[in-house]
Amino acid sequence: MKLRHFVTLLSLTAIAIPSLNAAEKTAEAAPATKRHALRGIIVAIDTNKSALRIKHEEIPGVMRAMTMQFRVDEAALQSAQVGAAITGLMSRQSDHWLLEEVKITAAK
Ligand SMILES: [Cu+2]
Repeated sequence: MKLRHFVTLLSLTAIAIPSLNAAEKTAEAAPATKRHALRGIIVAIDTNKSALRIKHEEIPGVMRAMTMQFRVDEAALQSAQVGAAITGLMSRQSDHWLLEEVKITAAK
């Protein structure tokens, strides 16, 4: 009886270890895009590029305070006003920076 339990335990371990490794490899192959909370002021609106130029605060460990351009969705573009304070979630895309969940925290 004891030996049988031991054999069962061994076979469960043998199944569990390879599946853990597979999960780790999948995570490495397709890392989720990291999004960072951002706070800033809209300094320009570029409708043609669906982008906002934003003077943002430092994002500790990620980026110093600076003014830079972010691609945004249509709703954010339409509600944007130069001078408005905003928050959003920024992420690096293949060839641009994206700002999602843009919220105006203080209108111009
Ligand atoms: Cu920046």
